[in-house]
Amino acid sequence: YEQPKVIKATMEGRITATRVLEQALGTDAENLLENVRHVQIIACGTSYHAGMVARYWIEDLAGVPCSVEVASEFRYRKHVIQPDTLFLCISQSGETADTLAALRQAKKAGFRAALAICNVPGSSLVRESDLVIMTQAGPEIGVASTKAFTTQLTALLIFTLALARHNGLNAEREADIVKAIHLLPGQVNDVLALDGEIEEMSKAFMDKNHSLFLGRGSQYPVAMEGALKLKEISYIHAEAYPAGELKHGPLALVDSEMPVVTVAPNNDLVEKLKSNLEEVRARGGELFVFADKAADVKPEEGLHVMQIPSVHEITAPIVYTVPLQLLSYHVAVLKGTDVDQPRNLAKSVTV
Ligand code: F1P
Repeated sequence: YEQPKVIKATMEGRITATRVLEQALGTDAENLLENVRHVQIIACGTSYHAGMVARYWIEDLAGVPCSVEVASEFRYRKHVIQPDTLFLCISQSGETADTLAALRQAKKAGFRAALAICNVPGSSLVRESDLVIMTQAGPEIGVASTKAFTTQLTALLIFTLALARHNGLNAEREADIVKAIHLLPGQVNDVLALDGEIEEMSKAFMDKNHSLFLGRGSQYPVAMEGALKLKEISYIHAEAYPAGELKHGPLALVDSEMPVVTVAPNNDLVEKLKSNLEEVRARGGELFVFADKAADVKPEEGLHVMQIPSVHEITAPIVYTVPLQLLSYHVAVLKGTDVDQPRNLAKSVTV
């Protein structure tokens, strides 16, 4: 529920620690962005999903190739890093061992500069990076990231716009996206107001052991994040797939015991979704769709619809994350699990 406030604070925040960057490179942040030809994103868990969303933005708006990898794998590969790479680490705590190890290793291979998106001032990641964008989420009590994720996305979108400006983003398109960013706090509030309906929907998951989350494009990582939230706090096995992969394996698992959650923010996706719907229903499965109100998807047998207020396609991943967080929350409450302190998990994995 703090998300509208902290997204606004992150929007208003400034890139900090540019002085470190100036010392390191003899340049300023603006010069740095001009020479970036590749972005390598590294993170773990929820922060990794934020990086996955950012890849769509960076490639679409800035036209700069972007790779994303979990730190826990990146650190065990031999790296070929181009010198004009911006190495971007995302971490709520700034103390995640794998993320720090990946950064330290990559430094040896050489790159243009390290940018951190982090929530904790003075953390190891902040100290070891050249450039920092602080998220303004404030302390997160729960182990499972919620406001950390949406503020990371806000910071990543602001960074993408800065990078895109150096790579010929059309001023009109930029202004349109800036306007959309400013609408976010109000839109997230509108989605939070769906709480009662989402609580109702959550009842269908209570007695289930497995679930499938589908998304396309930048909503695929949102589906991954929705699935992660459900498994972290309600202990229901949840798997996320790009919608188009349904036929390539997971469909074999679908039956009445396997609810399928789909994120479909616009008409185009809703159209494609119809084939998923037939495939799921033909197997007795039930589909739970989070769709744009304007797309007018009607509930019917086997199809449950959560209508989300219309939002800009670029900021949609931020808005659509929140109802999935609420869904997991209500399922967990119904199941009686400890929402803030799930079993076996630590807030920060430092070893
Ligand atoms: C990464 C992370 C969190 C998750 C859990 C364990 O942490 O995977 O996303 O919620 O607490 O660690 P961080 O690097 O973003 O601090």
